[in-house]
Amino acid sequence: MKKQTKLIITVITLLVVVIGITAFLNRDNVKEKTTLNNDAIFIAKYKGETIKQYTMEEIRALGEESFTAIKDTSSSEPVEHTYLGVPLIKVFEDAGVEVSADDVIVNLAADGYAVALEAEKVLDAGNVFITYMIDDQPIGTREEGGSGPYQIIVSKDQFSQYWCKYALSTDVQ
Ligand SMILES: Nc1nc2c(c(=O)[nH]1)N[C@H]1C(S)=C(S)[C@@H](COP(=O)(O)O)O[C@H]1N2
Ligand SMILES: [Mo]
Repeated sequence: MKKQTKLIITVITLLVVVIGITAFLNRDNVKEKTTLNNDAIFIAKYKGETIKQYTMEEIRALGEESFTAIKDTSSSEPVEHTYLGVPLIKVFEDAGVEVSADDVIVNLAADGYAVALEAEKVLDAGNVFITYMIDDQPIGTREEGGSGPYQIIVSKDQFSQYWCKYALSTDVQ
């Protein structure tokens, strides 16, 4: 074999190895981006007082469900999405917080947004959910351009203004 051919083969082999290692290392980064934020905390409150804090694993353990909801905002056409989440009422049941028909449930978000929901909506386990996955992807944090890590969704509402992006807590008042 000519010296030049040997050199070319050596260089190509080295390049293949370097590309392989880079791809292997990057695999972890890609995985990281699509991983749920398991450390995200969600808080159940009663009249402003913290009753119980949850990690995402603990929220999911309350019994997750897949459901569809139509997101319809002032600036976008209605689009149906599939979400994965837990009925919000299950969080209160687990925390031992009673929700009565004349209560108001106030959901607070990381951007200062607050949404007050009538208890009637939250008592309907098929309506209000705390969610963390949209169309098989993590909802993502605000920093990542997402609406989470937690987003409270009122699936039976016609419009989405009572949904709560970046939700931190839910409070029975
Ligand atoms: N935390 C938070 N949640 C929010 C809002 C917001 O500004 N902050 N906007 C509301 C409104 S007006 C709509 S229409 C829906 C969807 O907003 P998006 O289009 O930004 O996803 O989120 C609702 N929840
Ligand atoms: Mo909106």
